[in-house]
Amino acid sequence: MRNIRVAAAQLGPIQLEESRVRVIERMLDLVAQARAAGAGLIVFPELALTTFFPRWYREDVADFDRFYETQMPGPDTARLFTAAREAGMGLYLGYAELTPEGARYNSSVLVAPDGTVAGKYRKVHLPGHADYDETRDFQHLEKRYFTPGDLGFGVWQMLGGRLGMAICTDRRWPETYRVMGLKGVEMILMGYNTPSHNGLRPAEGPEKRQFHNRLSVQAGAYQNSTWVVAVAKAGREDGHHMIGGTLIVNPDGEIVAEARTEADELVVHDCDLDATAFGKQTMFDFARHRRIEHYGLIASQTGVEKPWGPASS
Ligand code: CDT
Repeated sequence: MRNIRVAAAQLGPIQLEESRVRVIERMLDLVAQARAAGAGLIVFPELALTTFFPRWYREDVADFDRFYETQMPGPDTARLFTAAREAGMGLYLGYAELTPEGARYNSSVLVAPDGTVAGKYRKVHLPGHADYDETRDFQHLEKRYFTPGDLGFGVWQMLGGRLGMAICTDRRWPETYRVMGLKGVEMILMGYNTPSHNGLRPAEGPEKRQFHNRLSVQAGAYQNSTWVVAVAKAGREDGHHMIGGTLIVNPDGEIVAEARTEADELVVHDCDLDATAFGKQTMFDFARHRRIEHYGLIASQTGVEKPWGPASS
């Protein structure tokens, strides 16, 4: 048995004017709770340090520079690293990254229990749009404020297992899980900020959004025989509601723990990494069963191209 006691640290809403220092105090409280629960790993949401600022349009993206980190750890986040290290805990943290070259990414880090950065991920799939869209009830400007990640889907050896990272909308794409599955991933960590309404289709409300959240995470876990820990920033930020539903899913695709609130809340579960072996050796033994000669389109074509051509579409 290779057990990791995971603390999925859901955050309630963060308002536009809330200070980073205040948010970090909330997060330190969750680290303390996780420590008291004996957790070996704490997982925070996407863009955990700030409000979900891509819902706000600014002509000049630099107006939001205050929401980006130029160092990790930086002067404020160092306190989180220290608290996790003192607790002997690994850490996943989502944040907005501004590089010395001026590139902007929606990023996460995986921090080892000794406080060193073990891995880094930059969100590959960016949802939404780049320009102000007046047809929407609210904006989702990730394509304005971030560049698609350039690091791929890494898997790192940590805490006696193989851990991978993804961010929010990545969880809806089977390719995300499969690339890490092909690297033998045993636990995927991901944070999310999911608006409870689609700004374009009001019919898609919170229940359907929650259903799709579970469906995507459960399918990814099962089809790659891996644990998945998906952590929300939830509740109403400056009048904009986001779903909660932080969940931990086992390698059979079953939900084993789930948040009950839309506030700061710790969801703790003992995850045995050896439980990933059965699926990896049977139904999803990739080496025996995958037929890559038929998968070429997946990595060579983005949009739909009908095989019979445009004339008779
Ligand atoms: N943060 C994030 O990626 N949110 C998306 C919502 C996109 S709606 C334009 C998600 O997939 O949850």
